[in-house]
Amino acid sequence: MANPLYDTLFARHQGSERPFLHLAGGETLSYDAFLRQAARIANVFAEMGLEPGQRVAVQVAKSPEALAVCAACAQAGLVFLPLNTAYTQSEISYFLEDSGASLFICGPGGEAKALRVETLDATGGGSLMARAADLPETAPVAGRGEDDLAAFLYTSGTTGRSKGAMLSQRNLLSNAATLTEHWRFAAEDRLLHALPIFHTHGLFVATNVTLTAGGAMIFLPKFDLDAMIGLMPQATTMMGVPTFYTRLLDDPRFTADLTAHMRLFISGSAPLLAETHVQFEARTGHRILERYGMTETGMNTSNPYDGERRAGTVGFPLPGIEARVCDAEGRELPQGEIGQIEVRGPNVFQGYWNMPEKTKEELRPNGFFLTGDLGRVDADSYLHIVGRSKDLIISGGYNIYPKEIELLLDAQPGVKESAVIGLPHADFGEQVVGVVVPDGDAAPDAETLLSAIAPDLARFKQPRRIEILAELPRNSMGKVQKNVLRDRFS
Ligand code: MLC
Ligand code: AMP
Repeated sequence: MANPLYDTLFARHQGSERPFLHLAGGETLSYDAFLRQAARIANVFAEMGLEPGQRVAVQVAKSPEALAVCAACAQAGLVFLPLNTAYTQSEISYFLEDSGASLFICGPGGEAKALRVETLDATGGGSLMARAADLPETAPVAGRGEDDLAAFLYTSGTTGRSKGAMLSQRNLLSNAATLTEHWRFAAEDRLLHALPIFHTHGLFVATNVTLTAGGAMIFLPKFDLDAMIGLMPQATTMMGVPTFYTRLLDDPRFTADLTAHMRLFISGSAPLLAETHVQFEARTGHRILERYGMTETGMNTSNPYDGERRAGTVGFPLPGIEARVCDAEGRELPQGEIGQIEVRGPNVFQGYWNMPEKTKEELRPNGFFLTGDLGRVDADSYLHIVGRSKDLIISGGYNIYPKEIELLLDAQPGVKESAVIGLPHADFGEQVVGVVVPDGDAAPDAETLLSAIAPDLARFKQPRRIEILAELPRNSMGKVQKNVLRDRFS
């Protein structure tokens, strides 16, 4: 039976002894070995009686087996739902319940979180692979269509409740094909992969482009400066968030010689400072290719491969995708004016799981998605992202919605209200700072507040600092003026 996602990305590599994953320890996993492992996992799913369309939630360390779980979901027609390894038990409980996941695959120690659980550790150990070991290396491919759902990616929201973005096979396949061609990925490419595989960037952009081209990835468990520099000579391309680039530039071993052979450096997920772009070119001679995307849409725009890669811009809409700058009613603004960026195309998601109202707020009936990003188009048609209309902090490429933290702070004794803001940070781009208004005369103790909210909040979302203020600045509509707070505490 047909299954475009599995057929296009995976099935055509069956029997191929070409390298797919080069691991940090020096081992290489061929395409065929990877697919046999994935088939075994698909057989575990079948043994458990999982049916196409059911969700498999996965919170595990990055490993080849973790990626094989993703391939196994495609093969079995299951919806892959990856989760940040930093999420706490209370955050995970919400995702499991909201998604109605039929199976939770977690690291050792996460077992209590769901009814049906298998474990998978960083080295490929645990109950999942133990079960898979005895099962056949081929498995049936579930019949699916391009409109069927392939993945749920949870993204926080301005109300503080995370939303499950539903991505179809078409969403993933169209973006993979477009990006592979646009960025000229080929079978000879070896992508230096240090991103997590629970977000669009490391999962669908990096991996699906590699699968489409039939190339290989140098697959690191996480970003590690020494490993990046040590392995760069073996790579042809790299994808990273801006923090990767600033960390590399801070290291004197990162030189023109080290990168002379590289074909392409790509950046995204957060704004790359123009000065980083300029510094990178001065050091290496390479111009970083910056692109712009989202969980809900995959990639929308990109700087050109051949033409000028313009610092401080995210380039042009990708082929087949429309991106425009609009007023509040969705009317396109004249060139040069600032408005909200709206996008439409085969990459745009199917809506938020179980949230038809939220979906309606962000997806226009004509198919345009309201990104919450503010942009302007310059005289040469390059798109510039100039800010956000959504209240969002991006730290090291991770999105953090202030509302989620404010709700937790507001619930603490001694807190009247709070505002959470992002302040500039040299390494992460932005850092989280909480501003708290005391309820009464005695100011709450910052350390007590931070430890009280810690169990409910992944570490990367936790404020790095708490400021106490008698009153929050508000505009005439009563809305907290976060820009005033940012100016004050920067
Ligand atoms: C880690 N920490 C962070 C953090 N990452 N704090 C804030 N922001 C982050 N991004 C904290 C840890 O909790 C820990 O805190 C301390 O920093 C050290 O942890 P670490 O694990 O050693 O950090 P490190 O490995 O240095 O991680 C930094 C990083 C990583 C930048 C390499 O965050 C990363 O890989 N980011 C990429 C995120 C990503 O893939 N985004 C794509 C989203 S998709 P403490 O205090 O306990 O020591 C998307 C769409 C698109 O946006 O367009 O692509
Ligand atoms: P996420 O929800 O994690 O997918 O993050 C998507 C958001 O990241 C976008 O809405 C933008 O705000 C931001 N983003 C992604 N790429 C870029 C970029 N190149 N420049 C600026 N912001 C970006």
